Amino acid sequence: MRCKGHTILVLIVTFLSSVSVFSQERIEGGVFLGMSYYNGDLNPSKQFYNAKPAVGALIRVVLNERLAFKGTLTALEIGGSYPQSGLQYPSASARSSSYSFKRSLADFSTQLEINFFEYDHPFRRKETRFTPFISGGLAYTVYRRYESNDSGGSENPHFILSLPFGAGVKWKATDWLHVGLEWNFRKTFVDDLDFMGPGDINPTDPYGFQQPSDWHNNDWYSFAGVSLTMDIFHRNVPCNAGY
Ligand SMILES: [Ca+2]
Repeated sequence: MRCKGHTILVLIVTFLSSVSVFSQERIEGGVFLGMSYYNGDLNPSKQFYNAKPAVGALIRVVLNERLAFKGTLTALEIGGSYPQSGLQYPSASARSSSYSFKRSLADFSTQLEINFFEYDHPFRRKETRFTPFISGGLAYTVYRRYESNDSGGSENPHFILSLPFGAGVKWKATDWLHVGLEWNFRKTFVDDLDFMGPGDINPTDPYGFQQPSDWHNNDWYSFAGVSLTMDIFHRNVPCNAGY
């Protein structure tokens, strides 16, 4: 029993010390504006092909000069006409040599953002106004999935998990305004983001390989753009912090 009590005490002390290490220094909130696009069987590798608008909101809980938790909510669209010019799909019939789709997505993510340089250091704010960063975590995607049924087919909202990661740069423009440029990727675990219903071309296998591979065949979507965030909460710091 004594050993158990000791273990619990160690756990509590460890938890409290990690809470104090991770207590936030600042909270930022703001908006994102950019372009989104799709990669999948119809467009295996071309970046920003058929790009569409993307808008979002983000909140950043800054833990210290190197780390922040970021929550994002983004509304975006992917779609357009495929294939790229000069490319024919073997699975296409004589009537149709291209495939068009349009898909609206809602994306929620929670990510850890890691700064390459110290950013907005409380005691050296003037010298720490710029940094590149990378981010990664977990995301949810919501879209209306097409499902065939007895009455022909239906579309209902569907939640899927996706893996978010990204990179960018941040610049502290004024005492309270941060400007970011970032490029975000989402690896999903579904292959039907580009599937709007039965048609001449099968978007899950337009080349007729008939060899599904989870890694290569699942759909990705990405978005890149500008973020503007402002400080909405600042933890009090000692008066020698430059205020
Ligand atoms: Ca697909």
